[in-house]
Amino acid sequence: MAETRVVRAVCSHDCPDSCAVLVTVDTASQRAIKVQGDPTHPVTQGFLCGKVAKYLDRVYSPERLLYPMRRRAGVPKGPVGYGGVKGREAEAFERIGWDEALDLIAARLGAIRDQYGPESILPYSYAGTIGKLGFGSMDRRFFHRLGASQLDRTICSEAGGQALTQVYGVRLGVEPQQFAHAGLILAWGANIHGNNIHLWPFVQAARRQGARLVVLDPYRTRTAAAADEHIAVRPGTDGLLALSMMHVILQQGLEDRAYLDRCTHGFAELRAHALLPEHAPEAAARVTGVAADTIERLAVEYATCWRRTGRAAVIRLNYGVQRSENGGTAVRAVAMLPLLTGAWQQLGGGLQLSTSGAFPFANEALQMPGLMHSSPLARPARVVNMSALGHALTELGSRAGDGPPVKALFVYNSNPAAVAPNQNAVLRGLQRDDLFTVVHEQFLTDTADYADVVLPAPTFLETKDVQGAYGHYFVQLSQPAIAPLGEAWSNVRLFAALAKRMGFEESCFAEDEDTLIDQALASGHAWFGGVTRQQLERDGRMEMQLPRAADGSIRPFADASWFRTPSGRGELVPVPVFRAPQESRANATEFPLEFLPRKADNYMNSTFTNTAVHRQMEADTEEVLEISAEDAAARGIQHGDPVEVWNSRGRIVLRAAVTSTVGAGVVAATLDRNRTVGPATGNVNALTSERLTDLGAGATFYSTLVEVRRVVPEPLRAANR
Ligand SMILES: Nc1nc2c(c(=O)[nH]1)N[C@H]1C(S)=C(S)[C@@H](COP(=O)(O)OP(=O)(O)OC[C@H]3O[C@@H](n4cnc5c(=O)[nH]c(N)nc54)[C@H](O)[C@@H]3O)O[C@H]1N2
Ligand SMILES: Nc1nc2c(c(=O)[nH]1)N[C@H]1C(S)=C(S)[C@@H](COP(=O)(O)OP(=O)(O)OC[C@H]3O[C@@H](n4cnc5c(=O)[nH]c(N)nc54)[C@H](O)[C@@H]3O)O[C@H]1N2
Ligand SMILES: [Mo]
Repeated sequence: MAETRVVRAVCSHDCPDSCAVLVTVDTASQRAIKVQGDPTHPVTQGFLCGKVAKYLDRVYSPERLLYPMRRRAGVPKGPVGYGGVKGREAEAFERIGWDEALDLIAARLGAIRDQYGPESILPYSYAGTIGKLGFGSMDRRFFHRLGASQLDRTICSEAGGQALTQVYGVRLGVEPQQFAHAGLILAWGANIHGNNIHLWPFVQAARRQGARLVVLDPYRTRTAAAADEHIAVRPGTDGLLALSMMHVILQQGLEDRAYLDRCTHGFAELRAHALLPEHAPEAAARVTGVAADTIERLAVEYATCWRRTGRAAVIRLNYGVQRSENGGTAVRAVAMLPLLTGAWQQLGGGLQLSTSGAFPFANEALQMPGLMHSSPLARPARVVNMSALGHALTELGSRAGDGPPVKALFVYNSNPAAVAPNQNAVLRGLQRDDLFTVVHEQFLTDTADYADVVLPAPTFLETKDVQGAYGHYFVQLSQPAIAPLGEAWSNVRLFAALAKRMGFEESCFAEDEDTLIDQALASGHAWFGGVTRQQLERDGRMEMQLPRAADGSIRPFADASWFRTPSGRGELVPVPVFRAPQESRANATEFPLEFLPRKADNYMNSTFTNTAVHRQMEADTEEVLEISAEDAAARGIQHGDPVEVWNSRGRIVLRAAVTSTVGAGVVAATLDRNRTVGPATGNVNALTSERLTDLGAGATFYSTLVEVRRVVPEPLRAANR
């Protein structure tokens, strides 16, 4: 028998579950030979999602980027694909050493800083890893000291996050384990089975005890198909649906007055607002597409669950609702429901959007924003919104007060060429010859197609980090199971080395991973209970030390002590005012169909779109447009026909699947890597806009109008960029 050892790592992908992963390493070859979920972790429960179960296919993929490379002289920026198949990207580049790469980058960034000012340099990163160090530590120090533009990281959760914070003052929610005790579970814009699979066993446990699972989603997800009821609310109308539920609850006197008195602020105003006639079920039905009697029944079932069954009602709200123009207000409205009914008081009752507020890491110490005062700016740098990257790369700097145009883009932990909205603007920007682009990556992504220099990054099997979670309450330490492949350098190592090359002499740039982990944990916050890196190295994880009820559960917002709002209460004001998105059927003219450019169940945004084993799992969704029979018939479209999906921002060509996953007026397709060649290039983000959400200035992927027509599948038209 070969000798092996087992290393405790943490899945660092951008997912609420933050799984504890056991990696088996063959001692002789030092190769990882197996990954499995840690059976002792109360939420991971010994299993991994379909994506990460196949993780070794990603780690050891022959396509891993293993060495620094630079663009060959004379090779234009853009994809080097053929027949729509990727795989020849490497031909655009030539291998160089790390020394040469760092010299080249330091020289170019230095020259650009000197000529245009440091704010002409834009870092672009998101959550390729949500490990604390990998997500934001040495990188931030580096860009702060440089005086680079700051990036407002809004693309995912800012609208919902700010909404939750407005109502509760802190991002906490029901523990996943307590969902097992619920009597009614509303999955609201939450594809639990696809995006958050480790909540599912608790949902199923509750259902075995008689709980009902109701899914509110315009798309019939895997979760909706497995639920007791699917309510296909129209995109962007959740705020009205929640207000209408409040209307019913208040009209029937089903609210919990004692809890409202103790724990909330602004009830009288909310009550008057919710009782307005436009929030009555009949009126709401016309806009939301949910029948009036369904709204009424759902509201009553929700508000009386505890009284009827002795089990609580819980809402799993996910970020689907807030990727919409008025998504912030919608999340505020939904988040007020458990305040009205007092469901937080009961085991398993309340709401979960995020638990990230439970991890008060010492971010200032890690990221050192004060270093901006040591930059040539000697002040905080301007802030650029990542959800408007197309604008930043093509128009910023053209108006007075903008500051300089972006002349250098440093991409890591993200693949903006595929995931950012208004893709054609983004790609036009990336295509610029006068833009110096560095991409630090595990693979030659769609963004790497436009890079001047690419640098190899490790996977979470190859790095050490500490990590919180946004779907549970465990802080975990991830140990490196194997050495970085090839010449991959972690984000910490890269930015420490680059700082040195740029002549930054502060001692903070010499700190190593262990020091950074110590700093991250040393916030002094009671919830960390004084936990040290050494303890986490020994135990792997610790449950955050939040106050607990007598039965050991965390019961956020069960009483007034939990709220962190200015009033110290749950904020019901300003009252949530529903407005239909500009890009929705209510305001449609030229483009009548509401488009859902959704996440794939077996990819992670654009991650995993390059490995054969993962593509196989998504074969059914590849280049498919889901359309209702009604909308297909109206356009003479048959199942399997090639169709063009377009609006004022772009066009893509897909194959029609006539299906009941979407209702009339809604079409859907999944986020995938970009097509490189064919009748139309790009992906679903060719159609999405840079319009921002009402709160948090986030992206509005799910407020997108399009039109669809059948195309004759003959001559390959030239790419339309
Ligand atoms: N398999 C898989 N898992 C993932 C990801 C992935 O790409 N794939 N991505 C990860 C990331 S980055 C995140 S942020 C998390 C969170 O991910 P979620 O917030 O769950 O993300 P979405 O899938 O965007 O949205 C959830 C559901 O909202 C629905 N929806 C869209 N518009 C509306 C609307 O107006 N109203 C309602 N009620 N529903 C609407 C969508 O159809 C979708 O089924 O998931 C993570 N987990
Ligand atoms: N149409 C549409 N667009 C969307 C969404 C949608 O639902 N629909 N979802 C949006 C959401 S919620 C999000 S969060 C964004 C996500 O957008 P991104 O953050 O860009 O997510 P990914 O596509 O997963 O790309 C992450 C990249 O980071 C790399 N990476 C991983 N670990 C490391 C590391 O340690 N170092 C470095 N340097 N790189 C690393 C991976 O190889 C991967 O290519 O996409 C958004 N875009
Ligand atoms: Mo996200």
